[in-house]
Amino acid sequence: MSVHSSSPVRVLLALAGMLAAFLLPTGPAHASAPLRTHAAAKGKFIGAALATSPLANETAYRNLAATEFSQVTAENAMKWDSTEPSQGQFNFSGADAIVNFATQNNQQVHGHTLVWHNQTPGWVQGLSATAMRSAMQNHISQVVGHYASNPTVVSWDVVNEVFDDSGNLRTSFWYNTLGQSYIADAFRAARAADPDARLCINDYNTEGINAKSTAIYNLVSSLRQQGVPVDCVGFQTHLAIQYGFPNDFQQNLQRFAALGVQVRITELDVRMVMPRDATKDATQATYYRNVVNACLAVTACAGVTIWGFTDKYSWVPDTFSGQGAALIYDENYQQKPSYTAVHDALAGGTTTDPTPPTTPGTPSAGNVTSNSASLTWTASTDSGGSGLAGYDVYREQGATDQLLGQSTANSISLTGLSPSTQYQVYVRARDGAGNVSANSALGTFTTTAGPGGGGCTAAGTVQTQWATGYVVQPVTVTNTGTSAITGWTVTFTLPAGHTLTGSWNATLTVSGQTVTAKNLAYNGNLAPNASTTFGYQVSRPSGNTQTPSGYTCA
Ligand code: 9MR
Repeated sequence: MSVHSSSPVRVLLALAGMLAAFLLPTGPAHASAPLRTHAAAKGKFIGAALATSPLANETAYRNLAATEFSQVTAENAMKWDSTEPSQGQFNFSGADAIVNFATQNNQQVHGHTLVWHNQTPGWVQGLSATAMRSAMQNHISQVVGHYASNPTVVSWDVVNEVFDDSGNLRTSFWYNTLGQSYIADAFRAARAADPDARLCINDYNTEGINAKSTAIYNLVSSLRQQGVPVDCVGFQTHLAIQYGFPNDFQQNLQRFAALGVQVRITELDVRMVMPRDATKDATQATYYRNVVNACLAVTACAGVTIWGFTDKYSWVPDTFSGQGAALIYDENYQQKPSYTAVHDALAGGTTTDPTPPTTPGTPSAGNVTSNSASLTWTASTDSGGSGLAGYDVYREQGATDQLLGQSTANSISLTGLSPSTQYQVYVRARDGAGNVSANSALGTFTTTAGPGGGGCTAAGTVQTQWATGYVVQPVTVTNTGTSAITGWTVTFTLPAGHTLTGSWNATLTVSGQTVTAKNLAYNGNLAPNASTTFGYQVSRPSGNTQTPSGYTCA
């Protein structure tokens, strides 16, 4: 039917247009727009893991998945037990359903996951080394190859969870059968199957700067130096409000970014001990907001994927008894405070909170040692509506002040300070909309003199060995002196013909057969009698059973 200029339909349309123009402000992202609109305006993705069954069966699930998110991850459908349940028998039905959904909704897909110790069929785990390596390479080649020409699939978790929480390589069947080399081989196979896909290493409990995240940092750094194609690091970010927020998350993302890799939050959820209540919801919302803000603050952070979106479908209650409500919609698809937090953080300057928090009080120092101090200050308040998100603590240094740490509380413990040094510090408060307060007045303290003497010892234990290599873990470094030390250097000798292939929790350099190991920023400080550990891996001529000797520590 054509619509003539004089028809009542035309008049109605014109009126509707005027009404819409009145109701909808112009500009790139209206405050109430979906998450993906705001994320796109910031150059980031906002993603969700999708489960196959509700995607096929529930309209409400499908609609929110399509409307709110710009990137999707298959929660299970791309894992090995789904895609290659028996050797050489590939099944892409579940994976294709998610990829097709994403294509229809103009979303990107992050492939999860190619090589993992879970959800991998028994037939893989029982293979000999040679057969396992070629099964791994074939799996990667077939799965990545299946989507290589599909522009919807842009990235892959090539290896998942290869470290344990102490920062040692996980003694999975992969590692036990193939040694560390399976990791580099997996990345090379993925690059060969799709030269354009972004290739990631992914893990959990790596949000803060700790032994595990440092082990990944060292591995990624060493793989990239060897030309292994690692493009990106995924931080799963399964958090719990009862364990506290990792305040150094942004700093940690930044140190990885400095390696030249993309970083991304891959599996965000924030669980609580049930039942839910308003206070827990509010705390949870702060965690979500802090994660999104950390990603927004780091240019190399590509985006944030939430591990699901509705509490109706979440892995949490099945795994952590008595815990749940970890996502941004409740079981009835109603938005929770955590949704608003993600939304407002992504919307940034487009929200209605233009008011920065009040200026924090002057930081005052206590418990000052040669390398640490605790600071407290009078808390800020935020009246703009987005709420206080946290504090940044800086050292005044003139042109570029050093960020010493971040905290959600009005106190912080500073470590890694230099002895006999005056510190002038100030604090800034941030709110949920990204507004920053004025700097507090300067607080001043001076660290005490460093240790006058003292000594340290080191000893290494061979943890596992095979014909052509071995892992030394732990090398235990102990402060045997009477005062604290702020750094250590361990040397030892590799037998002739042995070469270092990896290390963690220390920086190792090799000259001839002499290896020098220096502490990292987080494990240099040792009180008298305190110990820390690092580890390394060596390859050796087959059958040569000598091991390193002559550990000295200074
Ligand atoms: O959410 C996934 C759950 O449905 C599966 O049962 C579980 C089995 O291993 O895997 C869950 O997803 C995990 C992800 O693949 C890797 N990081 C941890 C996730 C939660 O366990």
